[in-house]
Amino acid sequence: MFKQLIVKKTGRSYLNGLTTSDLGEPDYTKLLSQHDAYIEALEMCDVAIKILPKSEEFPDSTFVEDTAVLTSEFAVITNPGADSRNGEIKEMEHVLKEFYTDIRYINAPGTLDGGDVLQIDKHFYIGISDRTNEDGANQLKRIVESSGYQATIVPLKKFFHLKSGVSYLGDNLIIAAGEFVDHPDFVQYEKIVVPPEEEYSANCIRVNDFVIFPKGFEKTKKQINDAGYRTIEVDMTEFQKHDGGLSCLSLRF
Ligand code: CIR
Repeated sequence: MFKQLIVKKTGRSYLNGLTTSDLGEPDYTKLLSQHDAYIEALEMCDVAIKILPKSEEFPDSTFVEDTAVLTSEFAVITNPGADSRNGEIKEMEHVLKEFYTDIRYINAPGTLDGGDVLQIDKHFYIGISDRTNEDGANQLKRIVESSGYQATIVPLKKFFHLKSGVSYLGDNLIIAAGEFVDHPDFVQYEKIVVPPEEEYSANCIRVNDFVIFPKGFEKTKKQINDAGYRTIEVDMTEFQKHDGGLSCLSLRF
């Protein structure tokens, strides 16, 4: 069960943020209404939500997930791998002090984005990507192992972040796309396999009684519903244009 979520409003500078996609320019008005709808979906999940104000200084800062890794006992402030995003952690450290007394840190030269970290019960999977380096992944591994968790480091082949291609629904069930469909590190889980044309939907979040899921990926949605989960769909097109998955818009603990 999650009790608390943190989200952050999207500033106009988002339009100048980082992207590797060729899906076109985001529409700011649509972006804001999609973010509002994301918050409305979370409000249906029986959680408290802290909404941080937008920041024009940090164009990508609406993707709060990359700034921290949270457990029920402690928080880890990351060291985001993109220079333009690194300063986002200052605000998040301040915010997390409201909720945590035990705060740990990923330190340079280690880099780590929260999008590369997937928690499955007491096990953390930590991706090595363009944003998370080996040093950062090893630092997080040591931190979580020292608190009784297990950790596996997973070098990525194609995905932007680990969680771009794999999510956990609970009850030993993952959703996997691309390189994670047959990945040896995930063989022990039941799988919903995402077809290649719906790859973006591998990134979704289970929040208590619901799975929040991106709109427009019917085959995968059906598999989730058939597995017994209720879905709430949110339109993510304007975030997808800047490589943002659904999970990146919140921190959950
Ligand atoms: C970035 O390049 O950092 C942002 N435009 C997208 C971050 C997406 N974050 C995530 O998937 N956890």
